[in-house]
Amino acid sequence: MKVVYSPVHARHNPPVSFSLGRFVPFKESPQRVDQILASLASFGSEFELADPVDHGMEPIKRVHTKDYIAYFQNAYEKWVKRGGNPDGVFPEYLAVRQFANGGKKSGGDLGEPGFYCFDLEGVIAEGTFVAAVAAVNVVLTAADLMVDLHQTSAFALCRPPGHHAQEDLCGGYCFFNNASIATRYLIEQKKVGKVCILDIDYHHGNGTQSIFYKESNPLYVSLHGSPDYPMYWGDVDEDGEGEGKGFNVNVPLPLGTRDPEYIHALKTVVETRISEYDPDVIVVSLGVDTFIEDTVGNFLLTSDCYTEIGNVIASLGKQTLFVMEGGYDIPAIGTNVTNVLRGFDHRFGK
Ligand code: Q9C
Ligand code: ZN
Repeated sequence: MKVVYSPVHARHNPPVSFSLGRFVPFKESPQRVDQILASLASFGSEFELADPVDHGMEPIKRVHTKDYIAYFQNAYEKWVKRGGNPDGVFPEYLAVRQFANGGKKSGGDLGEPGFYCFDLEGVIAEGTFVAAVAAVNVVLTAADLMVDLHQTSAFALCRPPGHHAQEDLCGGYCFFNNASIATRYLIEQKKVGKVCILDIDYHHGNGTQSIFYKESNPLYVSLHGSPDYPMYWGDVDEDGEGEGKGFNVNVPLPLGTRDPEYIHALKTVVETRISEYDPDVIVVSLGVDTFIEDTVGNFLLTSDCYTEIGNVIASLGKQTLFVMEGGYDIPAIGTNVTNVLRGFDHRFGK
């Protein structure tokens, strides 16, 4: 399997985020991808590394607003100039949008951080923008390799993750929605036909849901812990709007979910809704924060379960682009990710 990776991810390294009223070490650390890379390397030629190719800003603009991109690009510099904590941008004024005149005013240097962020975990540090652009190039290059070289799969080992980022909001460790940008690119530039985004990160992908809420291509399917972060999204009755009605499928599962129930839920949605949709390509938002030892997620999946997840995804028999999202247990993150990818390859008969 082709794997695209860029060392530029390490430029995004905020020391802290905010949790339960305290600053805590930032969990979405550069170490995460280093561990995954080491695991992939231990399988020799099974995984072939490739560098990202620059795709410019256009594919990002197909998902995120110009204002948001401009804000994000300059946020850190402005913040520090204004006397902000050099650890990163933390909003102080939260533009709950009903209060913000329907979003007419972004509020200037100190108002903008809270206008373009929906929580205090979209921490913009010195190299965050550069790293987020690199992550987009990683995922777009993986999409190119998969389609152009007729690969059954490809893995975008990107960081920061993306599925919480909405068209003009960061949050939940996410800034640019890598999976959504790749999906638009696959549909519009690579003409792949129908795409299903299968989001197996522990958390609901509110960003991806909102970006495609009114569209029938892609089909968005999310399995996630509920009630839990991102708190305000992810219920079954959020099923799309207008042309998108019926093309947003949320599968909330209780905290404490274990392997058998998880696999049952995944198989069910794969064999019903996804098979009926009959996509040409699957984009997997691959989070392994469903792991039993993960300190952010609250499921109890074992490392073996990830192999089975890879098997179930491969049973669809479609070209599949894996896009890295969450997963915070450093000792097992590499094993869990490689288990999904190898489970996929084996079932696909490679
Ligand atoms: N104090 C992703 O997995 N908050 N984002 C959890 C921890 C943030 C997760 C509470 C969760 C964001 C991509
Ligand atoms: Zn997550």
